[in-house]
Amino acid sequence: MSLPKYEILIGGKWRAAASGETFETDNPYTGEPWALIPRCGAADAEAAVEAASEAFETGPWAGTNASQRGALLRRLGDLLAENAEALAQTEVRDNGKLIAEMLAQTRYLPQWYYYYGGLADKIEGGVIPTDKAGVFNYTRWEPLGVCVAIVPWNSPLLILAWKLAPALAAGNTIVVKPSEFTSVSALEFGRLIEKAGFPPGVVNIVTGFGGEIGAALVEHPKVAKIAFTGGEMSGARVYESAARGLKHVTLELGGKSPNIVFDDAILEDAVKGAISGIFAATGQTCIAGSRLLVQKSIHNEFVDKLVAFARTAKMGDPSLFETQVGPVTTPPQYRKILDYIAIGKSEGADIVLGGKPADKEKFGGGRFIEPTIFTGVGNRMRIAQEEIFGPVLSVIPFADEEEAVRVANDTIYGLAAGVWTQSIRRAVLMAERLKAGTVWVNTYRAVSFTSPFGGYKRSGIGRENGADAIYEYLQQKSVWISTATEVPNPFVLR
Ligand code: TXE
Repeated sequence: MSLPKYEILIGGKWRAAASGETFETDNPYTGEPWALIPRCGAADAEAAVEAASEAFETGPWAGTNASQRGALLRRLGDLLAENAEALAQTEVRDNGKLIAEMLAQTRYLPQWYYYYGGLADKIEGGVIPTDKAGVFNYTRWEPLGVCVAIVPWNSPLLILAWKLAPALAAGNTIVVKPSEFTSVSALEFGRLIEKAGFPPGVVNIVTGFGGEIGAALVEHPKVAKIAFTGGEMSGARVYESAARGLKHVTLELGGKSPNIVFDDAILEDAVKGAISGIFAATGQTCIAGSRLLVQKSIHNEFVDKLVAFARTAKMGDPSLFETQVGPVTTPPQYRKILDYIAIGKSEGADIVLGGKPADKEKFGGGRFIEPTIFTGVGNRMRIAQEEIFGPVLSVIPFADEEEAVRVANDTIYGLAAGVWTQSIRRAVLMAERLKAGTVWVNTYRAVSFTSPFGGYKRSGIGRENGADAIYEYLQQKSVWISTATEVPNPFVLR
């Protein structure tokens, strides 16, 4: 049986890669290929950036005002809402995440387009009360030009929305490159972009591998900005290349987030928070609470409760609503997680749950790994320091607040942190002392279009979501107009 063949979108036209080559994308549940994706290279990068550049400089988009851009974004939001179910099915098929989560995500997705659509015509310049006489000085916010959005496989359409919505609201044009493991949803979404009425070339979608089309896009001299979400190593490569071209970047990279349970917490709630932090999305999230710091006085009781709860997690077919833990999305990720389980064992940590691949026969032939909990973990162990990006939890005991803060911050990352306590004093002080872009107290894994998201330290640069994120796609211009009747001395700085 031949597989459906998808096409890329460049300058309003659907077409194959310039080379005509394709590659297979698989269904992580079955491990079977199910579609063919164009394998783009430098020639496609050139065509896509040229189309985006032409649309930015001379196309109808250049003459579109902010209110019109807002209306287009809201129309796109409506179309997404109408197509949420079909897009969720595609995501599940291509990335193996749960239908329950993907449907919630695709239904939530329109909010990014409504929010930034609404914001588009509220970005105002200022009139500067300048100290200079005889001059009128004001500011304007202007788009950067051609932006490139590089997206990973774990939440393809959601993470794309975080980039696309503010970039378009600000008036940029864009080239989108989804992950080679999950390209289909972006291509299907491209049909809605067309239907919404965005002029050709405003949004271009190309597919392929990071080191091929990805690198070619980042290097292209006509690209003004790269918005990247992915792993730290690829992020560093993108940053180096962007630096050579003096380009703007936002980077959202990984994490090793501490989820801290104090002895005054409501333990049942904290157990659910710990589970949601590491086993939701099969642990494949940048905000995974992969280091669980538990106060010594409740350590054993808490671990017992946690293991009992985690044991009930229903693993299986991600397209069923009752499933709670799905497969691992990519083959390299599957191998990486199993390697880290072996590393944890060799470092002397104790496995109290899981620790091996799940029975393939029982679970659709795909890439399943049992929810795994290590206890007796020291914070300097590799399983406590390196991002695993899978259902593997390291439990680390601590004595008091001082030690909790020290261990929590002893990491190269700083994306998120969780705190479980009933003490308001403790909540406020911990939120202040934890070095992370997001701190959750008595909750975990909450994100919204309204609230800034991004990393401290090696977890990233810049912020996504929230009103300020639009400025990541704008540049400020200062305009001086003389109101003087006489021209002052031309040899002296005005
Ligand atoms: O990510 P990559 P991978 C972490 C996680 C995971 C590791 C590797 O720890 O195990 O990264 O995952 C594109 N120029 N995260 O290999 O390579 C690539 O094609 C331009 C955390 O899947 O970072 C894809 O579109 N583009 C993360 C995107 O970058 C390049 C989510 C992400 O892929 C490129 C995913 C290059 N040189 C993985 N190299 C998070 N922060 O949520 C790669 N790409």
